[in-house]
Amino acid sequence: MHYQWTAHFIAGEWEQEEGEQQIPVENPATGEVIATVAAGDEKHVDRAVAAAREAFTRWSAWTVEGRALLLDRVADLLEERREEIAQTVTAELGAPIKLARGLHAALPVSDVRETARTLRAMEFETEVANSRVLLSPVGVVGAITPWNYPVHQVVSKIVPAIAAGCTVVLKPSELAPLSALLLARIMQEAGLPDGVLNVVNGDGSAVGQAIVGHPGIDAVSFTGSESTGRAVAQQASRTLKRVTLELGGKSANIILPDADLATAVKVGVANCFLNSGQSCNALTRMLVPHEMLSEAEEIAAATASRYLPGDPADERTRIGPLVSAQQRENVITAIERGLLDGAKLIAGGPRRPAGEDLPDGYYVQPTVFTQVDPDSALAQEEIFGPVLSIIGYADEDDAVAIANNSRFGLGGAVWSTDVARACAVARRIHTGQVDINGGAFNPAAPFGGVKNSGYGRELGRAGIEEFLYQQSVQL
Ligand code: TXE
Repeated sequence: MHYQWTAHFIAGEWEQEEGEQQIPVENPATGEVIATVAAGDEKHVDRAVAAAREAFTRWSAWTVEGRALLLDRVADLLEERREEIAQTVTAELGAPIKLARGLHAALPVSDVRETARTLRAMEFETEVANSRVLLSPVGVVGAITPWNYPVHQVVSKIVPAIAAGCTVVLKPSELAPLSALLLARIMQEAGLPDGVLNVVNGDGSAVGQAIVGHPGIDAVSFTGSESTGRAVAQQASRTLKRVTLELGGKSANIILPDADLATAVKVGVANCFLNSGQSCNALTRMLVPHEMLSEAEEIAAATASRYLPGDPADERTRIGPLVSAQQRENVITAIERGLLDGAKLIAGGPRRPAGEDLPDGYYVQPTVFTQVDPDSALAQEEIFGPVLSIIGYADEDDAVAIANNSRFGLGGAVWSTDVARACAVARRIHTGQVDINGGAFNPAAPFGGVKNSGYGRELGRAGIEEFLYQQSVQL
């Protein structure tokens, strides 16, 4: 496949200088370099910020309906170009093509449609006593995104920002930038005015830090690791920027004694292994009543054995490689540490998966541990690979205590045939999201975390409000 959009996108122009440094983009299934993208620096960020500032005056003056209509066109084009987007995500991330079509390329269409719908329903002017309260766009937004959902995560930031009337400087992940650049091209084709969205390629130290420190940027929205999130918040404090952080997670899946155990375990394993375990809200800790532990272990091991790592381009593949050699090393180290810490391995392990046809890429075995100590590294650290930890609990209070025994607070799940009981347990879990009995991701609902999972929300009304400020006008 030829990737045409590999330059920076600034003020509506695709720019690449002669002899500019390049970043190689690998196909993680093979390790082969499939494209190179221009590597930017602070000069590119300066130009992108200038373009975004200039465009802001005009874009923020567009009517709400005008902006919503433009987003409708973006959604239509994203829908038309789904196959191209899916193929690109499969190539740069290693996501199985079925998942790329059904999730990576499909979810952004819903994200954009829901944002347009929410925008139309919002009140930008309300009255309280002698005041008129106006909601106004904060200005230029810097968006820094990771590689694991390379289109959805970009869309979750830039579309609500643009909907709010802001303009954007985006730095996509250097590991998977191709689908973000394709998205920028699609938005340009949909008629987004020049300078409203600008994309600068590059790594965190050259381009990410230039965005976070730039005095011409008013707000930064970051998704990535906990440690980088902390660095971003610190650096942003020097210019007192508004910051949204969507960081890691170690989410608990509480299976209550009255749940349909087979379904809960199977869906729980599938959730943990989704996207090769590279999801911030993955349910990586499965909490099971002590007396049901051996049955749950059997079901989990049998389910895991059906996840055979394969070529992501093959329609039958359910689990592909990890994104990079570094990520594979991190995951193998975590599995080895789990073994040393005394957890019981019931599926997978640290060795490379078998399979003669398996491409030579960054594969690991889908792995399940049981009898995991809730305080051990396996249960506390975000692994970001297909590694599930099963933990036994005594009663509901114990389950809630284990679930909350985490420095993260992103996702969670509860399974019970009694939905009211499950919801009561969900209220006691200190996280931004909880899914009951496999409840589906909702692109109209606010998404984000508490504790070390970050602050601020993406999507829904709250996602747009991240990029608005209130102005009270007294009459
Ligand atoms: O993340 P980074 P990485 C977690 C996951 C994974 C680990 C490392 O546990 O194993 O993070 O992944 C840019 N200033 N998550 O190294 O470094 C960087 O270029 C500004 C969870 O990919 O946080 C990229 O665009 N920007 C997560 C983005 O930040 C900087 C998703 C994320 O990179 C920067 C991904 C800096 N100083 C990883 N340094 C989730 N919450 O879903 C780097 N960047």
